[in-house]
Amino acid sequence: MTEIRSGLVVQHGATRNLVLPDGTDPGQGDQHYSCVLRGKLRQGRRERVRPVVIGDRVRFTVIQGSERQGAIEEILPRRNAISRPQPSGGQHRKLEQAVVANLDRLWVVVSLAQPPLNRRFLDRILAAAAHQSVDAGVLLNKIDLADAADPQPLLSTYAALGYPVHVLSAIARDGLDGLGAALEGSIHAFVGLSGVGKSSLLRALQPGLELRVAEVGERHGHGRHTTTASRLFWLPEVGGWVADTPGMREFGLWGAFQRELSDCFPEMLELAPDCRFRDCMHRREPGCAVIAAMEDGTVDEERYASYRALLTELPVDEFDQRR
Ligand SMILES: Nc1nc2c(ncn2[C@@H]2O[C@H](COP(=O)(O)OP(=O)(O)OP(=O)(O)O)[C@@H](O)[C@H]2O)c(=O)[nH]1
Ligand SMILES: [Mg+2]
Ligand SMILES: [Zn+2]
Repeated sequence: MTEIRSGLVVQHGATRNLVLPDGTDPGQGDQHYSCVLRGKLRQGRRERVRPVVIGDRVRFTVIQGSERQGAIEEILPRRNAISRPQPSGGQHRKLEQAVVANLDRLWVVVSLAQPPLNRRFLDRILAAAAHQSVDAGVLLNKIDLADAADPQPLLSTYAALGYPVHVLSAIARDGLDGLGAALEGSIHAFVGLSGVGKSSLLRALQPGLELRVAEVGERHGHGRHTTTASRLFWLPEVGGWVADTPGMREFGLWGAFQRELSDCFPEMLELAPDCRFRDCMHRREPGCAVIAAMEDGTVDEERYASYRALLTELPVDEFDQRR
């Protein structure tokens, strides 16, 4: 008799995926099954890489006589997922790369210094989350650094747009209680550029957490740990699952067209009905309410700059063959 179980994917890989069976205590040692993917689930590889991703709920069969090995038979329907175009230097058509599924909230981690704050990157992930109907939030880390940017204006800008914002220091252990409370229950993920402190925040929230890290050589005489694989961690202190992901240099909008972009910026979504033209792209059209609001300071100039930068990257429609 083949035993069928259901569980949560906590790590995905090219050939093996780690699945925690339902009903097991996530805090209890190693209960995971190392699972391959049935061939039928690997179909469609020309369009998307990674058919199964962390956060997925799956049904799997236990391979008889093996040491905690299984085969994923079915990926249960997703509540949501965040995807991006697979980063590649080539000119050929990009594939969809899922990052996390079934998210409560995607948290964009930025550092206020070292590496310097990157508003374009922050806004592009927030827009991608909006496009895929995933709730997002902002974590402003490294406030302890002397050269850190002032978090206050950022806090007000993003909070006014409806995003939860936390001002933090993983090292000085600042703001962790508030963040811990926000992460309670279900699945969250940390994404952002390399070195902003995603892994450090996880470690600060759950001291003693075993993070899988790899040494990538020396930089300026200091050892540097960088995350090489996404992994979902259970944080008993917090009572929630949080994904640590490797630093991303690119984060495009999967499947979005130019005319959809302003709907992914809450302030533009709100102002668009006041534009003179119904199909206003908020570029330099006469009577544009977004440009007027930017000129009188109601819309943040940096946000508008992020919008314009992203717009140039998106195809006009499905027949736009230039990308
Ligand atoms: N001063 C200061 N340094 C921090 C803080 N958080 C993290 N760091 C340092 O920043 C560096 C990078 O931190 P990581 O946690 O590895 O960053 P990451 O976002 O996980 O990076 P990747 O895994 O490469 O994506 C480490 O040297 C940390 O000690 C902070 O709040 N303040
Ligand atoms: Mg890391
Ligand atoms: Zn407009």
